[in-house]
Amino acid sequence: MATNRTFTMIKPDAVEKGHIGGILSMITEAGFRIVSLKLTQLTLADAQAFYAVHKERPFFGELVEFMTRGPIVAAILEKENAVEDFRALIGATNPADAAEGTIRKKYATSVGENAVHGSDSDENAAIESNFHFAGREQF
Ligand code: 3AN
Repeated sequence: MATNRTFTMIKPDAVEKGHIGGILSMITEAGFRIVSLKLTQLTLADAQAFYAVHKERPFFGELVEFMTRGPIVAAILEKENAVEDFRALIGATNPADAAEGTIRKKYATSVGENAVHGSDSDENAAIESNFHFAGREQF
């Protein structure tokens, strides 16, 4: 069942460069309602668990190191067709392929340091949301 919710992280590269406000503006201007929001930092164990599907990939170590190097913004977002519409708003994984007007086109620098995460399914959106937020933090 579609929940109309997705989960996002503003990644350490974008937080370091001061892009939290710019990215949140693009998100709310695109019609997403903020359900949950916090500045936090992933531990090594958090990042390994969060990206477990990629653990056999050659870039796994680099990905975990990058995602734990500084604070991130975690958020749950709500909108009709949230998962698909948010993937469209963030753009392709590699910013070189990201369309004009997307968050990654504007703020990402490489395929590894690509500014934002967006859930790839309703099921993963729920898992990722509950990984970061207790029920009483979801509005
Ligand atoms: P997306 O974030 O667009 O869903 P995935 O799920 O394929 O992309 O990859 C998860 C994360 O792994 C990406 N956001 C990116 O940070 C990292 N990643 C993917 N491919 C590479 C790669 N070839 N080299 C380094 N990091 C990568």
